[in-house]
Amino acid sequence: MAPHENLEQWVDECAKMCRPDRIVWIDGSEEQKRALTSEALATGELIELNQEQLPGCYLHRTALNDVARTEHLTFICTRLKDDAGPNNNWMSPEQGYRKARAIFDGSMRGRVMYVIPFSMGPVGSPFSKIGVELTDSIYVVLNMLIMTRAGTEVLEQLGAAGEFTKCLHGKADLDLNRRLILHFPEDNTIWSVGSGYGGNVLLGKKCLALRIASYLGMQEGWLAEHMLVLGIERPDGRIMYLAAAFPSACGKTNLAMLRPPEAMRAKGYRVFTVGDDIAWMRIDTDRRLWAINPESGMFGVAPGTNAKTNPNAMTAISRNTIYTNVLLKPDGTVWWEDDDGDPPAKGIDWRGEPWTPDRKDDTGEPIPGANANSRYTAPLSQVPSISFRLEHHHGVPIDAILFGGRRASLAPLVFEAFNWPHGVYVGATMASERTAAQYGAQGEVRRDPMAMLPFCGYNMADYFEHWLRMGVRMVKPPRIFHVNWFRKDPEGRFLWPGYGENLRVLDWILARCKGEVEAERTPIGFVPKPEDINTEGLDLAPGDVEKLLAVPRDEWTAEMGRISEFFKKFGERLPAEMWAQHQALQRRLELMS
Ligand code: GTP
Ligand code: SPV
Ligand code: MN
Repeated sequence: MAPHENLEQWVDECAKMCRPDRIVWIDGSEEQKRALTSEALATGELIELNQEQLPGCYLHRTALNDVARTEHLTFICTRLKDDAGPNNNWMSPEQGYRKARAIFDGSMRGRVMYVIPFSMGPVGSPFSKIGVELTDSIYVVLNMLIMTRAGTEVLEQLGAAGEFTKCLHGKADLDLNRRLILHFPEDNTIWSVGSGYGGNVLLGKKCLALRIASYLGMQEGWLAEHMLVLGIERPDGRIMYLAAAFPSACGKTNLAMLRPPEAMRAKGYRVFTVGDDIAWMRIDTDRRLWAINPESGMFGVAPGTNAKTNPNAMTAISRNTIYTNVLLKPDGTVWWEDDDGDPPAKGIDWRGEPWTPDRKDDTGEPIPGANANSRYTAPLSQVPSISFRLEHHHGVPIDAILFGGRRASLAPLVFEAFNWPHGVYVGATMASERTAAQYGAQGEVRRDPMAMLPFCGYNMADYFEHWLRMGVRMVKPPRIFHVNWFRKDPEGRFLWPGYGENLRVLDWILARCKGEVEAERTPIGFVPKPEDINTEGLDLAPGDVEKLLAVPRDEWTAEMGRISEFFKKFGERLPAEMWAQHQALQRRLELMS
């Protein structure tokens, strides 16, 4: 194989700066993976779990201050500040490189620098992109081996001169004050230093497959989205595919591998999981939208995962899985809040401290055994519902796009946009309550357009424009819907059972796509007639469906002010169509009786 001179030169330069003792190229072999695992076990970076009950499974604990993405330390470094937009933290490339270099300098002394060539998307697909991550963390290497296609075959695909994203990661001293996650879209480069956590350091994921890829997608005419993709086979045998954007910890993984309710399964409904976090979507020669999942694994939220909510995930994570920040039980298995069965009588919590279920903090609140953002990393190939098209080079055709968030009020269970531009407005005006997946005040509602606020690598005004243009290029653009599984009653209880039962809502969506069902026209879009949502066998109180589908005019009118405040941040750059949609909605609300 002819050497890739640019790649070798770049590895050299990074090594000169970071000063590792050795450089090791990751080849993707089982032998190398085993050796690295042994080494991580020896240093305590990994803890071996009960190999009889959880074969190939390990536990990792992060530093206490390093348990979620740190959005306030994440920057887009473009020459012009306005190209990063009000949606991003910005630094000039010069300043970014300088500040990070000061932290990287000599930070790998006494450590090994691993070189991970990886492909986002099937190796060799024209849809895929190649990256190379340099890292001083074995945990990162082992995670990347699950999350991406990594190793020598990727180098072969890259050849002597192929394009790749330069991804440099170093743990440095894991100090929150010396942590930076920097993106240089104009150089196709990512520098991440001072963290050892998930989305901060598995650079193929949020950094490449969303921030850098969204920028490339804007230039090349495709979409990189924070979306799950799933196929639903209806009783007629036809499989339809949906892509859905929900913010972090708002249900993508769960929806992507939902188990149909018993009665629907008996009728012949089946679900095929394509992806649980990221979708790359292109318009193919048939002028329809096709999606691939660029990842090959899932980095899923552990708490709340159990045999009832997500049996497919439970099967997938019973072997070859890396657990991060969950509770360790005395028998060498793991547990988290709302896992199956009763809480264990004792264990070691995610901090590495002895734990019992009755432990309370200073305010009298129970101390959780697992971190609220504890995660599992598992190969998608182990998901029982995995799609047979996962490795297909151009993926699956998308019939519908869903946007959704966590809203205790306001947003109904489901509504359909009138058309593509209105759908873009619906996506652009999404909002959701903040979760543990990001550092910051939990529960606070923030605007999160298309669930991409933390992940759009350029000015979101241009992103909306890009979405609008994509619509015009398709013969039959996917229909766009908004869903909300999280509406609550005044007592604070979820009105909708969620999880597998969400298929009842998806079924209405598919029926709309096929023109099989009428709907109520409301100011915000088409809302189901209560009788068209199949609630057979659900334990709902009389009137609950009506509450779930209500469009409260006063709340929506109040929301309009918050939306226009958000839009104003983008100034002149916001597409006029967004304001036109906004005014049209305003008028429809005024006319509402
Ligand atoms: P990221 O990996 O951070 O992008 O999260 P995600 O969007 O994949 O979210 P995930 O499916 O892991 O769900 C996050 C949390 O929401 C878990 O605690 C779930 O138990 C809970 N959840 C998921 N789906 C539903 C639902 O339909 N209803 C309710 N009430 N909770 C849900
Ligand atoms: C998210 O926060 O949306 C995740 C987890 O999927 S992380 O990879 O840490 O970003
Ligand atoms: Mn995510």
